[in-house]
Amino acid sequence: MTDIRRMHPATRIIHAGQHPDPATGAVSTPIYQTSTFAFKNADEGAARFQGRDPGFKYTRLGNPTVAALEECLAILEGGCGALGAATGMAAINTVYVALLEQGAHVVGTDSVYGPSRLVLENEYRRFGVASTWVDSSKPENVAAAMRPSTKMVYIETPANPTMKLTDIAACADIAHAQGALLVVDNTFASPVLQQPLALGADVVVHSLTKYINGHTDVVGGAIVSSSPALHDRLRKVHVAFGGTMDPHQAWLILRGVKTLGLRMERAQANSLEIARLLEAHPGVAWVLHPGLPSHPQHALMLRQMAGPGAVFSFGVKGGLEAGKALIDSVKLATLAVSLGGVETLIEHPASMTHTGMPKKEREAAGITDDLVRISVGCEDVRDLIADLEQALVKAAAAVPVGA
Ligand code: LCS
Repeated sequence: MTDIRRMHPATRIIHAGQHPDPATGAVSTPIYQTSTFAFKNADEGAARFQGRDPGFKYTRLGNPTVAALEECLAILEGGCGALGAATGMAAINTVYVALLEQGAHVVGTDSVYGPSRLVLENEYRRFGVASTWVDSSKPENVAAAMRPSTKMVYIETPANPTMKLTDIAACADIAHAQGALLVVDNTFASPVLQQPLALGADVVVHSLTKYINGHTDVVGGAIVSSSPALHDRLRKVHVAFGGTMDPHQAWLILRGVKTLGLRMERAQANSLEIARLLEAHPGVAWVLHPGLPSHPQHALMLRQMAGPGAVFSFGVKGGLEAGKALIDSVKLATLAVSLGGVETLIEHPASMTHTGMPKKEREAAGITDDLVRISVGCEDVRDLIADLEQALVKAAAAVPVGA
């Protein structure tokens, strides 16, 4: 095949890493459901372990189905290599443990997915790693938090669940000026909407559980590196710590990724239509959707992303009580955490995904009690709108008169 890296994203999604099986010609990548691989003789086994023969040895160290997904993700993100992980958090922990050390300092986006921050604050702190969390939508806050010991700038853009955007190129300059690495969680955008490595990031992480798989039936994670040296370092630590991917999981994600472009296009169009409607609705206090001109970083979205994605947050008039009544009243949208699937999910971050954060820090990061997060799916938008409209009527009724 001609160079797949030069083709358009929709083609790369379907063909990158996904060659007919060399053994059988199977067009769909087979599930190599095996823990180990036989060697022809002692010399071949030794050559594989000594790196002279690239063949497979043991599934934690590499597996053909997982390798197909890794090649696909490396090509989608424009990286030198990718690593499949058991979950998004396994991928993020490999990045932390491989690239930080005692005495190191991290500057991060304040409203990241809760555990990405909490694991540094609560667990890595025990090993002498410090972290400072700032509103990275203003790059000057990142610059001001840098210390001589800062080894990593860790950003999530769009951020979970505030939908704040961070300027990737500006953060790459700030990090590199001080010899630190820039790591970007690209879960919300996916590689069809945003390519952090091309903007100067060193490492991209993903929860594949979300858009890349897209069908709410598997968890998974990935790490994509900008250089072979970083990829080798991350690979060495990843296989040793053991949070690697299983072949069946990889196969499900390979099956899901093929429709990423189509799903994102539909979900994004639905999401924008709903956000516009909510913004004009008398029962809604505020809407934060990067695709709306009212979003504080709308101009950055136009510059940095190919589209705003399909997750957004909003507040219902009447605060927490009204918000709870809304999420209890939806009938088509499902009250569940996670995002990026074909079905619409709605949740309340302050009491669910971000409940581990102390209230003061949570509110300082913009995760207020009234914030409702919605991940819009691929249903017919007319049914979603009807569902939200009836739930907003119930939410308004839940607020005491005069409140
Ligand atoms: N990064 C982001 C941006 C996420 O939203 C999540 C999970 C992770 C990493 C971790 O990935 P996992 O280990 O779950 O595959 N986000 C979730 C959420 O918002 N609700 O439930 C999980």
